Amino acid sequence: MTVTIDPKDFTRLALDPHEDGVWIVTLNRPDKRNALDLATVEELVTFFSTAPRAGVKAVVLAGAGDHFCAGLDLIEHHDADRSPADFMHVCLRWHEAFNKMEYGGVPVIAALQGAVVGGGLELASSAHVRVMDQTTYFALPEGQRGLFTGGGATIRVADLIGKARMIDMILMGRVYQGQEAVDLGLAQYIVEGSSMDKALELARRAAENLPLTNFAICSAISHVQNMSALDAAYAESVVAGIVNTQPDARARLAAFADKSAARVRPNS
Ligand code: 1HE
Repeated sequence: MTVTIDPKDFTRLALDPHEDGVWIVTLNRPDKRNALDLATVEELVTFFSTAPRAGVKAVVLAGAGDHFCAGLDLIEHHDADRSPADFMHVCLRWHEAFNKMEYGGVPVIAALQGAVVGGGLELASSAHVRVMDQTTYFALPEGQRGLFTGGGATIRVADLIGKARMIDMILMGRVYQGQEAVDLGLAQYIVEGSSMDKALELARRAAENLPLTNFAICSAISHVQNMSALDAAYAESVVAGIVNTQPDARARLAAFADKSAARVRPNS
C-alpha cells in the first residue's frame, strides 16, 4: 500500500526529503509572507494525506523568508468576494489539511520565525511540536480585520492556551513572543539560534522511534482527547494492545532486559 510523493508535483510547498525519512516541508511564498491561498491548502491536504503511507518518518514544517505564515490570503479572499457557503467550503479544506496533520500519525515539528498569525497560528497549532526563535511572535489579528478564525483556532489555540487567553488574544489583538509564549504553551521550545536547526534535531530524534509508536503518539492522543473518559480508556487499551506487542519492539525490549539499552537519567 506504499505510495510515493513527488516533490515536483508541488509548487506552493518546497519538499525536501532526507535519507533518514525526515521531510522538510516549506511554505514557499515568502513574497506573500506565506499567506495561505487555496492552492497552498490543497497541497497541504495532498501531502499530509499521503505522508503516512509514503514512509515519511517525521516532518519539519517551515516557512520561507522572515515569517512563518501570515494566515489567510487576504488578497485572494478580497478578490474572490466569497459567499458564506463558498467560505465555509474554504474552511472545510483548511480543516481537512490540518486534521490530516494532527491525526495522521506522522510527527510534525514546526520551525517558527517571525509572524505566526491568524491562520498561520492555526497551521502551527496543528503541528505536534512547535519551536520558536527570538523573532517569532503569535497573534490572532482576525478581530481587527473584521474576520473570525476559520481554521481551527477555537479548537487548537484554545486548547493550547485556554479559552480566556484566546478570547483576549483575538479581541485585543494581543501579541505573544519570547519565553512568555513558551510558558503559555504556544510553543514547546525557544532557541537563541535557528528554529530550523532545533526542529530538524527534534524531527530526527522522533524519527528514531518505531513508526507504529509514533502513529499512536501523533494520532491516538488527539483522538482520545475528543472522547469521554470511558471511551478514552477503552481506545487507549486497544491502541496499547497493538503497539506494545509489535514485533519490531522486541529488540528494544531485549536490549533493556540485557542491560544494553540506555537508562532514563536526569539531565546533567
Ligand atoms: C499578504 C498577507 C496576507 C502579507 N494575505 N497577502 N493575518 C493578518 O492579518 C496578517 C497580515 N499580514 C501582516 O500583518 C504583515 O504582512 C506581516 C506582519 C505578516 C509581514 O509584514 P511585512 O512588513 O514583512 O510585509 P507586508 O509589506 O505587509 O507584505 C508583503 C507582501 O505580502 C504584500 O504583498 P505585495 O504584493 O504588496 O508585495 C502583502 O500584501 C503580502 N501579504 N500578508 C495576502 N495575509 C480560515 S480563516 C483564517 C483567518 C486569518 O488568517 S485572517 C488573516 C490574518
